[in-house]
Amino acid sequence: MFSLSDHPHRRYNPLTDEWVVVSPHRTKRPWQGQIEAPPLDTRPAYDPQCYLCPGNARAGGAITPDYSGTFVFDNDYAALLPDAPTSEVAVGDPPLLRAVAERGICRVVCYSPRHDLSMGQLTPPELRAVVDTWAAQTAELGAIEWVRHVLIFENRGAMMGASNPHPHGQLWATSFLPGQMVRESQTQLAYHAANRRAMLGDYLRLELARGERLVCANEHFVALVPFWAVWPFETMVLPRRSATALPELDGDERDGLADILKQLTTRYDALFEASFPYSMGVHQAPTDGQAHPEWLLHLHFLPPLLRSATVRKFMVGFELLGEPQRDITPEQAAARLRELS
Ligand code: H2U
Ligand code: ZN
Repeated sequence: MFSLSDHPHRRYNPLTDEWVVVSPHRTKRPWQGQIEAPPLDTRPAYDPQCYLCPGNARAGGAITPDYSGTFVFDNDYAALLPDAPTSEVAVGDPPLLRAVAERGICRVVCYSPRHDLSMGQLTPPELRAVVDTWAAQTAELGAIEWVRHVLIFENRGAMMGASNPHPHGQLWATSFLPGQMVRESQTQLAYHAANRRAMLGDYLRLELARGERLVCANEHFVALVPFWAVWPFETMVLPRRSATALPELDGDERDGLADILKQLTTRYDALFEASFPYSMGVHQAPTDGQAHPEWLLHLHFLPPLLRSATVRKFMVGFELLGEPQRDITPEQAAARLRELS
């Protein structure tokens, strides 16, 4: 008889309208692939070479001030610019060569003046300050007339391409809705139109009732391994109350999010007893001036590690050219993260 924990199958991701192949029977297969050296993590509290440490010069010539708490600045190498011209290119009939000029504001958010800390090592009030900074930036940039969306994200660890170990993330405010946001908006809108409820609110209720994919939770937020997770230890953080974006969270909820961020990243670091790399993103409703009852604020943590600090999962072959695939089930991953503290 078919079982999700024993037999190969595909799972549907209703948020992106994509599928993932799950191969639970393969988890006993021996590993003979690449072994990477464990990342050394002995950093000073202040690094004179670090462009994010207080008082130091950045690559573009600006000086990072002597800040305490969080510090936000415009990216010296911004991928998008606020004052770029607007125009469109369409060549061919029908036009197969299309381009649209777009605008954006790219900023860097330092979580702490301390060079040697990461999210899990910040105190609850320090993490609350990070959440407040994210919310304030979302409100400020989202209010700009041409800004359609604000994406907050963090690349942690050299493996994920982070340029510097100083605790920091980025945010990009864009004149367009990024592709993944278009998809998540369309699926949530369609679900809301059909059911008159937010899809992710319904999803969270299902997961709370079943329990098997929950990682940690508090009064306001829940962290879980989604049923359709692609990365081995991928997680999603969801608010218990409906909120479409960070500025809507009240003080207690912001403390709740800070607490979940600490709990989750601490578990990640404990999993392989290493500084755990990931890409993290805060997904919020578009800032187009419309109400978005279909939208539920959420965070994605996408870590590349598979079975130790030295073995990472690459998206290659069938996964890159066909469809994502995973071996360890989301339920197994959630159980492992849940057991840690
Ligand atoms: P990561 O999140 O991948 O570590 O990138 C940090 C950003 O910091 C990166 O986008 C910017 C880079 O352009 N940066 C500056 O703005 N000023 C600097 O002096 C160096 C790096
Ligand atoms: Zn630093």
